[in-house]
Amino acid sequence: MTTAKHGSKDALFRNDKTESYMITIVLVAIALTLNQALLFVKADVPNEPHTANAMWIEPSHIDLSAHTHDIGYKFNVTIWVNITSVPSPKQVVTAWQLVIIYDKTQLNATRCGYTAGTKSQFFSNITTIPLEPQFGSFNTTHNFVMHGENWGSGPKRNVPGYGSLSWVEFQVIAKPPEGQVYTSLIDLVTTGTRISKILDDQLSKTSFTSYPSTYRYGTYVYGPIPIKPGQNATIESNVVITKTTVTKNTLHFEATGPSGSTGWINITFPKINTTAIKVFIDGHRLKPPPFPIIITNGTHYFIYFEFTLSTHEIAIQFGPADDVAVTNVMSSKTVVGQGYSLRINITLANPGSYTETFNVTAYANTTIIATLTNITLTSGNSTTITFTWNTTGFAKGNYTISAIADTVPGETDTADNSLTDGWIVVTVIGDINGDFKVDIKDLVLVIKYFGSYPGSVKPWNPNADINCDNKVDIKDLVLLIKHYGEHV
Ligand SMILES: [Ca+2]
Ligand SMILES: [Ca+2]
Ligand SMILES: [Ca+2]
Repeated sequence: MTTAKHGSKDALFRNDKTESYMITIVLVAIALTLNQALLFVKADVPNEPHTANAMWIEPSHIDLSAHTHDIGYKFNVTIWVNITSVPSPKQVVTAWQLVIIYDKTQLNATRCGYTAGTKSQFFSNITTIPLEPQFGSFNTTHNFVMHGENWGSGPKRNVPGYGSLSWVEFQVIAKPPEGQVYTSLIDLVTTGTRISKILDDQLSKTSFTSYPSTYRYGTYVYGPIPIKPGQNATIESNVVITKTTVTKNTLHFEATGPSGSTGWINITFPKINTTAIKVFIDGHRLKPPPFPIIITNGTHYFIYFEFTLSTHEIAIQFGPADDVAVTNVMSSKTVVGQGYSLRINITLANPGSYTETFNVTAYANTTIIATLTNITLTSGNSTTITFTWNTTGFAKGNYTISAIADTVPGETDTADNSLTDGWIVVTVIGDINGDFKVDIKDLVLVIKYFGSYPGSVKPWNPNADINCDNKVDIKDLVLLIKHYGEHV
């Protein structure tokens, strides 16, 4: 009986055998309708599309934390296809079948159904014959789930096209020992006797590439990591941690895991002083909500945070730190005639705990326009440095002005070391409104601000000061008239 049933799954895709399975189909259809009203998983557009022809499982990475997911935890995967062509000239798909296998010592497939309820989303616009999902033993280490769907009547599924086929619910049945991670594949079977396939109207198999899902469950434990004499940190994580170093008052390490999946890190950290713990990922300080979550007892901090993988530099700062920052970049005007100069103010700060000496570079787009060297700032102080940008030799157009402070030794918070100002327009001499031509609109502006200077009763507009001498007077008017009518 079992043998016959296995044979029937392939036979169901043959048009001439359909009749003998009608009773089963009707029963299955009723069962599916009852079940899947609750189980329907909306899957219209893939999150991780693949180039055709392809069949794949989403999500491609399943990372479960042994701390938050216990035995019995359930999760779903969805199987997708993307088909551009089939062997038959009619370019239609008449049936599909999927076979996925998984490590039966770690997981159990509990349920399976079509992604659009009584049919797959891929076949949602055609009349289909639903099939009951099959569950069973594949070999000594793996179990399988098999599902399929057949064209019933009317038009067939045209290709090219993509769509989701089925969802499969898995339950976690085994937890790795502390400090270990279970890794396995939820894989599509494409070779052998029981395989995944796409059939055209002549029942020819379409070749496609299959993509599995990687399953990881558990916890790595790193440490003890000496922080200060006699005081150690311990890191638990679902990701691989390397390059662990402790410099001054910062613990550094590199975290690597499957791209796009969620990494989590839980650190038990000795309470060395009362300085608040700061967490940095690639130089950016992590601020709640939601992460980091930091709790403390009399002797330790417990630091938890999550992040999207692939590889990241992570730093845990636990005391006074080296830090410099660019806090403001401001130009004296936003429109300047080509060949004239404008002043740019850069404000620098030392939010860290030590005196720092450092260099700052200013850019117009990607061209260096100033290098400010050996700036010394004591802890908690700031300074504003002004320099002149002569626009001679710069093409007319829009420029962004940015400033980057070099990273000082031991600095962790590098995200605040660079800052970009808004646009500066380098234009025709006499153009005040930045539209790259000198016309009546500019003349109106010079007249409006004529006689003004910074701090004057009359409002001051630095862009109307064409020659950049800090006043709008007859010289600006003369320059405007000299260039009147010019444009880019
Ligand atoms: Ca900084
Ligand atoms: Ca203009
Ligand atoms: Ca002037």
